[in-house]
Amino acid sequence: PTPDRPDTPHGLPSDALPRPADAPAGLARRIEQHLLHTMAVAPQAAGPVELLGAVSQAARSELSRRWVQADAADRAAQARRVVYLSMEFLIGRSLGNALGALDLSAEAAASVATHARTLEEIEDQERDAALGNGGLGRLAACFLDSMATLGLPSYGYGIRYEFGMFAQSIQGGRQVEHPDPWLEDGTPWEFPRPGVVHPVRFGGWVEHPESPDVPPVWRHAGTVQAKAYDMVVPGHGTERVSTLRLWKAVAPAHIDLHAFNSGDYARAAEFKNAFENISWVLYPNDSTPAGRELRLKQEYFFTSASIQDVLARHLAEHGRLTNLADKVAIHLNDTHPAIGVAELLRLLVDEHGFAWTPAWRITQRVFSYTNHTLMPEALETWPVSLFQQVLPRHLEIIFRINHELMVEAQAARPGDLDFMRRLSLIDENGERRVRMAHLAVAGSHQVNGVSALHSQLLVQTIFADFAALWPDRFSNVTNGVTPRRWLAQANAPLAGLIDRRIGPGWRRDLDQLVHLKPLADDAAFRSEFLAAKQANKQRLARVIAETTGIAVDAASLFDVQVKRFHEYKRQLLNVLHVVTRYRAILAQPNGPDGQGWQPRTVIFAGKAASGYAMAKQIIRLIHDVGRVINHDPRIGDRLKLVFIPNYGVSLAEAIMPGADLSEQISTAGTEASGTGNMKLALNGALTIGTDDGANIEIRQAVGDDNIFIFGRRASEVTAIRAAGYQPMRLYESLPQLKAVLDAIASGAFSPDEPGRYRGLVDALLWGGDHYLLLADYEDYVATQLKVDARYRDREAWARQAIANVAAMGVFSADRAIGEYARRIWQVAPQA
Ligand code: HBZ
Repeated sequence: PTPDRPDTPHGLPSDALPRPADAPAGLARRIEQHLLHTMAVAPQAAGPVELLGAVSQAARSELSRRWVQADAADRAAQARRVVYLSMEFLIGRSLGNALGALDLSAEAAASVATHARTLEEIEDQERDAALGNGGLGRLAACFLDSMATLGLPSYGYGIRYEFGMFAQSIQGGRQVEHPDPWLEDGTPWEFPRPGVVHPVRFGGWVEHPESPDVPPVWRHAGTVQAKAYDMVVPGHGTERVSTLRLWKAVAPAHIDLHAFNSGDYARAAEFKNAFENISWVLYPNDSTPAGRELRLKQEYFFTSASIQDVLARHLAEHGRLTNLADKVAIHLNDTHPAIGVAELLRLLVDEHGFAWTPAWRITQRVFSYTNHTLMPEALETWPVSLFQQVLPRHLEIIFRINHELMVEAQAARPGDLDFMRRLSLIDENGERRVRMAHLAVAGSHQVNGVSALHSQLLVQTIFADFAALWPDRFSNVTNGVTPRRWLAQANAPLAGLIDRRIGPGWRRDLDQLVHLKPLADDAAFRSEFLAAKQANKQRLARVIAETTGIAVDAASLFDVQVKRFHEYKRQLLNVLHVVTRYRAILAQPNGPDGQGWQPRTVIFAGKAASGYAMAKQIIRLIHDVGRVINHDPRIGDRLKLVFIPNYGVSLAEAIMPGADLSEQISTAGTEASGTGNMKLALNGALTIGTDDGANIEIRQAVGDDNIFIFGRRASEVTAIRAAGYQPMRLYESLPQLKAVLDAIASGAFSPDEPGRYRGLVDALLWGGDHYLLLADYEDYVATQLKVDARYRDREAWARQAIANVAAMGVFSADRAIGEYARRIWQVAPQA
C-alpha cells in the first residue's frame, strides 16, 4: 500500500480505526504503515517495542516537516540566532514530549489501544538519552525546550556520546556502575547529516612567518572528523522547532590504510579507536573536573566543530564574517566549551585573515558564559604543558589574551601584582595551569550565575577581581524548568485538574498558575488536589516495590531527596535525621507529644561519581540503615527508608509527582541554584531546605509560611568557619547527636563489619565537618518535627502545597530563556 491508500495493513478499512476527524493525515493509519514498512512486522503481531518504533516514526515525520519549515523561515529572515554550547544534554525520553508538542497524545493512545496497549506502556520501552550528569545537563535540555517553544532561532551543540551516564545498580548495598549503550538498538530521534563534517586538529607545533602580516601556521599532528547527527527539538503550542546537533568523532578515511591493506586489522582498529574514542563516553564527574587529556580533547572537539559549523552557516548566508556578532550569540554552558574563545579567535585570525583587535572585539561580542559552581575545587584548570601538547596554537592565543588582560589590570591598579596574579588566565602557583573560568570571563560580554545568591557570591568571591575591573559584565539569571515535561507529561492527574480549573494555557505561560491561589480555600479543589497526589504516590509506591522489593505505605509522608550524591548536598544529614527518628520511635513509641508518630517514607535516589569514595559510602550507609529500620518489627509502618536505584530523567518523572516533602539541604552558599527544588514544588511538594541557591527565591515566591527553612545562612557559614569551627563541641553538647553518631560509628547498622562507618563519622568529628552537618543538625531535626505536625492537618498541608504550585510561575525555563534572550543574547522570537 502507498501512503495514500486508505486500506490498512490489517486489511481493515482505514475508517475502522479510531481517528479524530481533523487529525492530520490520520496518525493511526501512519502508525500501521510504519509497523509494516519501517518496523517490518505484521501489525497484529506488533509488541510494545515495535509499537514504540512505529509511533516514534510517525511523530518524527511530522517533526521533520516542521523542522524544514522553521529552518527555511530563519534563513529567509536572516534571523539572529543563539548557539548553546554544552558538553551535556540530559534529554531523557523523547516520545511523550514529541506527542505532547504535536498535540497527538490522545490520538496516539487511541491508536495503541487498538493493539491492547497503553501509551504509558509503549513510552516506557524507550531508553533515556542520558548525555549528562545532573542539573547542568538537564538545564540544557529544559532550555532547548523553551528556546523552541518561544520560537527563538536556536541551535544546541554537544557530543553524540556512544555511552551516556552510567547505569547504577545496587549490589550488597553498594553502587555498581554499568555502561549505558543507549544507541545499541538505534534511535528514531536522530537524523544523521552525512554532508556535514568538520575537521578538528590536534597536537603538533606552530610556525611563525617572518612578516607580521602573515598569520602563524599550526602544523598539527592529527585530524579527527566531526560528523553531525541532529535531533529535532519540538516547540510546544507552536510549529517552531529547534535543533540539537551532536558530533561524533570519526577517524579520517586514510587512517592507516597501510595497516589495513597489509591485513593488520588489529593495528588498523587501534588507529581508528585512537581517534574515535573522543566521542565514546560521557565523563561521569559531577562537580569534580576530570583532568584527563581525553576530556580536554572532547571539549575542543565539539567546540571547534560547532564554531566551524556556525561560521560555515554564516558565510553561506552573509558571505562575510565581519558582521558575525550581529547575527550570532554563542553561549558557554559552564567552562567546558570555554576553549571556544581561543578557537574563534584562531579561526578569524589564522584562517579568515582578521587582525587581532577586530577579531577580539567580535569574539567578546559573540560569547556569553554561565557559571554553575562556586566551589574552587570544581573549577576547571589544565596544565600548561598539556595544553602545549594538545593545542599549541590555542595556548599562544591564550597567552596573548592574558597579556592584554595584564596590561588592563596594571592600568586599573598600578603596581598591584597580587591583583594581576589573581586575574591571570594562568595560575602560577605550582605547576602552571590555564584557568578556564578566567578565559570564559575575559572572552564574554556577559557572565551570569544561576540564582540570586549564587550570582551575588560570584562577584564577591571567585570573580571579585573581574567584577572590580568589569562590573557591568556580571548578572543573574535564575534557573528554570520546563513545565511541559515536569508537570504536563510527568503529572497527568495534577495537570488534568489544573486544566479543568484554569484552562491549559499554563503550559506556555506558567504565571497562569497564580490563578490556583484562591483555590487553596476551595474545599472541593483541595480534595481533588489531594486525590491527585495520592494517585501519584501509589504509582511511586509501585515503582519502589518493583525496583527495591520494599513495600511502602502510600498514606505515609513521602520525604524525597533525589540528586547527585555529594558531601555538600548533605544526604548524610538526612540519614542522621532518619537514625534520630528511628531511635526516637523506639524510645517514645507514642510519639514526641503522645500523639503518635506521623508515618514517613524517606526516599533517596542519585548516583555517586565512580571515584568519589565518600559519596559511595553514604549510599552504602543508606542501604545498611534501611535494612535495619525496614525490618525492625517495633517500627512497623512508622518509618521506612528506601533507595531507588538508577536515578535519571525518567525516574525523576515518576518521583517528582509523588513527593510530599522536598529535601534541599545543602550547606548554605554551596548549591548554585538547584532545579530539582523547582520540579518538586511545581508538583506540590513542600520544601524543607536551607537558605541556599534558588531555595531562597522559592521561599520569597511561596511565602515563609509555606516552606520549612532551617540552618545557618551563607554569611553565618563563612563566619563559623572563620572563627574556627569545632564539630566536636556539638557532639559533646548534643546527646541525641552523640548517640546517633556513636551508633553509626560502632556498627549498629553494619554488624557484619562494625568499623565500616568509623571513617565516615571521623570525617565529621576529626576531619573538620567542612559542610557543617553538625552545626545544622539540631535545627534540622526540630524542623522535621514541625513538618510532621503540619502534615497531620491534611487540609492545612493541601493549602500550602497548592500555594507552592500557584507560586511556581517564575521558575519556568521560559522565563529564564526570555531573560537570556533579551538581556544577554539579544535574540528575538520568530513567528
Ligand atoms: O548545575 C549544577 C549545580 O550544582 C546546580 O546547583 C544547578 O542548579 C545546576 C544548573 O545550573 N551543576 C552541575 O550539574 N554540574 C555538573 O553536572 C558537572 C558536570 C561536569 C563537570 C562539572 C560539573 O566537570
